[in-house]
Amino acid sequence: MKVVVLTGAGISAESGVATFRDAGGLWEGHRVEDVATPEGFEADPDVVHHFYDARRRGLEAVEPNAAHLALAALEGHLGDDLLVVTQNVDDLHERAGSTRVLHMHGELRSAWCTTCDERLRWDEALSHRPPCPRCGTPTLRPDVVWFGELPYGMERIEDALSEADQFVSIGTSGEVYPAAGFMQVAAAYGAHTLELNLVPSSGTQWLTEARHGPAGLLVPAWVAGLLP
Ligand code: BJW
Repeated sequence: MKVVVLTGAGISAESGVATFRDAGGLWEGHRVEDVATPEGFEADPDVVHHFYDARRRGLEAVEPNAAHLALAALEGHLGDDLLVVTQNVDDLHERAGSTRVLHMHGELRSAWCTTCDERLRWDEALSHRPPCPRCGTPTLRPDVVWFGELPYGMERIEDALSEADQFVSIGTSGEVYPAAGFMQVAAAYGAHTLELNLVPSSGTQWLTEARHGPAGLLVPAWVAGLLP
């Protein structure tokens, strides 16, 4: 059985990572357009760098929760037949033990040099404009996907959706494309589609099944139901 799992901010909420749209439209006090667009970065790079530096530092204080661990256990049974596509830029899937993870919106622990196009593992701050270790130019930015930019791995995702027997969406509001369209794509290819979310998300017309509640309870229960 081939399974594609899409995760969003809700899967990390019980680890203490803030979601994007649950706090009155503000994201840790910032308007999303100010910190997650190339235009916002151009207008005020200091604000954007400080925002991502704080979130990168914050990773040290959080741990994977039962939902991340359950998906890692599922990989132990399904191996290459499982792909976790995450919109999250945290590393909680990997720290839970998952290896088949595609970060379609990039990663906090990666930096991208816009001069030489190098992508590097990065755990430090970027706000003091360190030089790129490859070309020496101080043009590193967070290696994350902002609005208007092309998400990573779209071809691999499309291939996986076309072959999936099950598509499971966990902890995402369904507000941001192209991820919000994966449910419809998977359904069109004939997959069983399941949502595991605190509340009903947008776009539920493509669902075969929905279960609502905290991911830390729903995901382990769903995984337990799949395992022999
Ligand atoms: C729990 C829980 C618990 C809470 N348990 N659940 C007009 C129409 C359609 C599309 C567009 C349009 N205008 C522009 C677009 C495109 C645009 C877009 O979608 N805009 C929308 C606002 C309409 N998209 C893009 O620009 C994308 N690129 C693109 O389209 O390129 C063109 C292209 C693509 C493909 C093929 C060809 C061409 C890029 C989007 C980049 C998004 N970037 C961000 C920032 C990433 C870096 C960072 O983290 O800082 O990604 S924005 C932000 O939203 C972040 C997230 O990954 C993403 C999704 O958020 P998510 O994960 O769903 O979080 P929330 O907070 O919204 O929801 C959490 C859910 O969890 C809620 O439902 C809670 O209830 C639930 N929950 N606790 C279970 N314990």
